[in-house]
Amino acid sequence: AIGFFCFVSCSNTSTVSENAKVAFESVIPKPVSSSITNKAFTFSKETSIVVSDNAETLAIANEFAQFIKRASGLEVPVTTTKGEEATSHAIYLTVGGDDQQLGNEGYEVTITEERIHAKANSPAGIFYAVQTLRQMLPPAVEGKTQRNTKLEIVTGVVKDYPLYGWRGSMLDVARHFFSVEDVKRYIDLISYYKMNVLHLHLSDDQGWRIEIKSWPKLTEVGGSTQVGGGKGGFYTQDQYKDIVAYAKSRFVTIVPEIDMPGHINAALASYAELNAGPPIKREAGANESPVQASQEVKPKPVAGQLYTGIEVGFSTLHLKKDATFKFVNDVIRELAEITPGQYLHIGGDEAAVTKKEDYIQFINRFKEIVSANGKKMIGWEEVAQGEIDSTTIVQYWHSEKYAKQAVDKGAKIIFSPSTKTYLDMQYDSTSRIGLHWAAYIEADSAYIWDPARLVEGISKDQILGVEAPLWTETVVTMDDIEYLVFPRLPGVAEIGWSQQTVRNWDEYRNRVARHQERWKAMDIDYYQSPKIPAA
Ligand code: TNX
Repeated sequence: AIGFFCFVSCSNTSTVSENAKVAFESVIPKPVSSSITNKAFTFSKETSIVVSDNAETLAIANEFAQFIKRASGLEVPVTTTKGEEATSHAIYLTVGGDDQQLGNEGYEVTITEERIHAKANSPAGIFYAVQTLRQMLPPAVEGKTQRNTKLEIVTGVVKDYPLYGWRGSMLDVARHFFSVEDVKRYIDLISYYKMNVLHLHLSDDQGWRIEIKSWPKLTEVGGSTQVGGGKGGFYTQDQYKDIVAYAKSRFVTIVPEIDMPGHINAALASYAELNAGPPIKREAGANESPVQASQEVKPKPVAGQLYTGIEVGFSTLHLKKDATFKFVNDVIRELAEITPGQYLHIGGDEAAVTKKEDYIQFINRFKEIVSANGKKMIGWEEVAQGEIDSTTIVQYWHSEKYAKQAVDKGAKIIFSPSTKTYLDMQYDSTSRIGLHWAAYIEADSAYIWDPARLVEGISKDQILGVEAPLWTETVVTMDDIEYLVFPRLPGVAEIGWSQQTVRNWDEYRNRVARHQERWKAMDIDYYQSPKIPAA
């Protein structure tokens, strides 16, 4: 009888708030399947975390315990299972099992009043289960300061795994430099939405951002400035390793890019021997980019001198110079040595002043050098012109022709359509920063597309996944980053993770609306899109 009356009025652990139910239903990316049973797991002094005996899982658990402590004041002990039955009110994080469907990154989490049990085949899956649980807690838990929030999660079951293995973002640290702390924050933000790749655009005409010990002037000179003439900066190899390790703890692979043979002016300005001699006369070429096409005529930049403007396509390496391949070999070798991930990105875009025959030879040589260093080559779509094969990955940004050429040669594609995923595009003509050569991209436009239907003839098994680049010609501060990245990036993350059949803008817009409270708590300077209900 008591049970019956409690159904109406008792405040026991099973009474669950409307907000908690809404949070359960608002996870981004949307899980493959979930069912809610409307009771509650309430965190208390009895709560502990019990993990299977594995260092990575233990690290995830310890971090989650600290997070819970900051949010609620509760001390949550973390213990490992070594066979024995554990406590009653626990969060179990268990690696192991035989659910093939979960793959390497999936998870299943069951929430009852007594316990939460997350299972996965790998620590990555456990990490993603924890991100899901974080999103099911009240938004206030994301605040930086110690709080005493009551923590409850609605009971139910979530089974989840990604559609694509490559869910990434690119940060251009060359046009404007961003500190190690900024990059770590960026990693936090993308991994909260289950993205697993951070592509760092480490060199361009305006700046060289990674220490290369055999060519020190690259950073001394080439790293000394940035767009607008500010002081620039660079990462020492130790700082880069620190970024890589931090990313790894969040299951993010760092993909470093050195952009060649164009976009190379910072190197040309650092070492005279890389230059052709007198400044190159610029001619319109097959690789002319839409960025140039949309720019007004200004005095042309001079290759070989430090450059702080935003024009593209005026610099190139020289195929026949003795120094060129010594430089390329040294750079790729040193970068490979400090990069545990399997990929190196060689750029290859907009080489407007490289002769087409030379360009193809460059790409072929880059490919050999990258593979001699034990890595897989990634390049922007133009590299499809080279002798590439199934070991190469091609990053589409706007040319169907190159994308098809790439898959015909057996390469896999990463989709970064500039009209959808370019985070540096303005939302509309009033956006305070951003470019608009590809499109104005509102939150709905960034969400409404399907990689498997983007280019006719390219289907899911040829697609590695999606990546949202943030070029930073107009992006100077972390607030600027956040303004362009939110709300669009969570949508790209969902495109990469969630089954196409569960995605639909009218439902998503309400779900993403509820994340705005979380962004406020995280101090994210997001853009209030008119397409999304305000928080
Ligand atoms: C094109 S798309 C570029 C970048 C610019 C960007 C600006 C591509 C591979 N290259 O060099 O920063 O446009 O939106």
